Amino acid sequence: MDGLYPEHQERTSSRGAATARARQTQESGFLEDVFAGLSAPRKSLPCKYFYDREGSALFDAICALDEYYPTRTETALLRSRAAEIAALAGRSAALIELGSGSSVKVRLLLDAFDRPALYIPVDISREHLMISAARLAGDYPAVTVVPVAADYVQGFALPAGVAAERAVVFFPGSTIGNFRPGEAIGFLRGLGTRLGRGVRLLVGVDLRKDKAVLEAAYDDARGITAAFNLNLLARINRELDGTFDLARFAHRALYNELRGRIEMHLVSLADQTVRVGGRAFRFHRGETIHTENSYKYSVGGFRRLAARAGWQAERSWTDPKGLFSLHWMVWPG
Ligand code: AVJ
Repeated sequence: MDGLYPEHQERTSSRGAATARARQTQESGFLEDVFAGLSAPRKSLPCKYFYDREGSALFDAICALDEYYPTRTETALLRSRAAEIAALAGRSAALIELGSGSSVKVRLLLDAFDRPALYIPVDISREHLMISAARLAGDYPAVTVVPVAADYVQGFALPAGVAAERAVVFFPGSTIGNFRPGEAIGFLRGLGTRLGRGVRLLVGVDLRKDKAVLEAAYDDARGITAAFNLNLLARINRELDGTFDLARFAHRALYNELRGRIEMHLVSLADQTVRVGGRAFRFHRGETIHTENSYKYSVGGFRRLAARAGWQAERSWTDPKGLFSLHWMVWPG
């Protein structure tokens, strides 16, 4: 744990889990977001709330599924391009990972880079982040690891003393696909503007493909993705005094070909009333809560989107089957 900043260790270990959870819930506006989402004429919940302790573990299980090709495809792509990416990154790079989760893929970069100086994993799931960061710091004693527990969409700055030209933002997993295209442009532009001229971005983007392949990836035979989706309701029950009966909601994943996105929903199986934080919400049978969008792009489509956000796409790589893409971009300032 040499490289892990002590202040971050202290912040996580000195408080009880309940306090940490209450604080995290409060900070993230979970209750307000749930009230707003369940009050709307078309109900929805923000997908960022999937990732509590249970949800993070379920997501890791999704990544290991046969049907869920993105993780292993992106990992293979990173492995085959690691030397090329390392050459582009240069010596003593500072790697900033958005949505770092278990910090598995980044190891391929850290292994290939020339004396990487700094690794800044940013993740909304504080506990999972701190455990993963400590483990990584133990394995890479020469790298200073500075975990940041934050919703990276809200914005964050480079730590003092890190030059933008040394910084490489790593945004894998096609998490960019959770944004609507217009929001993705705004987010990418904000990222470049905040981090400054010369910052580089390595982003993983899932590609458009056969509907059956996509739908299987988001509705696996073992029901892990269903459990992941339903855990959002279980989390509301745990943290916000919710009364969701999980047996009365079903997971649904559909590819909307027109919009190029997978939509995940939770379908109410009955007319029912659910209470959350003292308020009542009515559901009709068949009504859905829209819980996630996962946009898919073509290589050209994503490069155009990035260009509209002000990024210069310098390289794009895909796997031999054309399932997934990686893009290397520079912010010209
Ligand atoms: C990590 C957000 C990109 O959209 O593929 C996996 C999340 N949801 N299965 C995705 C997810 C259902 C994943 N992202």
